[in-house]
Amino acid sequence: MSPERTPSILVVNGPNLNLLGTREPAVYGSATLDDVIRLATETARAHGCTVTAMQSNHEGVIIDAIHAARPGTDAIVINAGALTHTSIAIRDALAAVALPVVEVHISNVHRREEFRHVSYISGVADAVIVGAGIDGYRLAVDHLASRLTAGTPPQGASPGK
Ligand code: CA2
Repeated sequence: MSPERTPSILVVNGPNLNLLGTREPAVYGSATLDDVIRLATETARAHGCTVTAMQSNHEGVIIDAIHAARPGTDAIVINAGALTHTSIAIRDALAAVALPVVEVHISNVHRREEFRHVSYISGVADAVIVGAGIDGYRLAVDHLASRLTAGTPPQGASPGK
């Protein structure tokens, strides 16, 4: 990251997260995806950073967005939705771009069905936040932005990832 450029964080949301706030409020709360993006953007702004947000119900579109993150993006927050539990391709894309990654889940996936306990993303993430509701996005952006602006960026992808 060049010192004169404003640090930028890409917030990626996967399948069905466009439905936030419309169904299953007991699991996902009543906030909408727009609320999530607003929260992430305001949190980043407080650190002098910017947010670019995308949501897709299609695995390949998410992979393309991750590939396109370089150059210009300094870190990624990702809630890959159900693709978390299935997509080696998204994991490989995150490892390929080698940016700092925080994985977020609104619900506590570990309290839910066993198939949600597996994440292909966690092994390439620097931090994982689950069960904090949409506040998880604020925590994720706060973590990344504070490190980016302090000049001590989180690790990013390592060869082991
Ligand atoms: O807890 C999370 O954030 C999840 O990533 C949400 C995914 C789920 O498949 C993961 O296991 C955990 C599902 C997102 C579906 O979002 C909806 C929101 C409102 C209504 C219906 C679905």
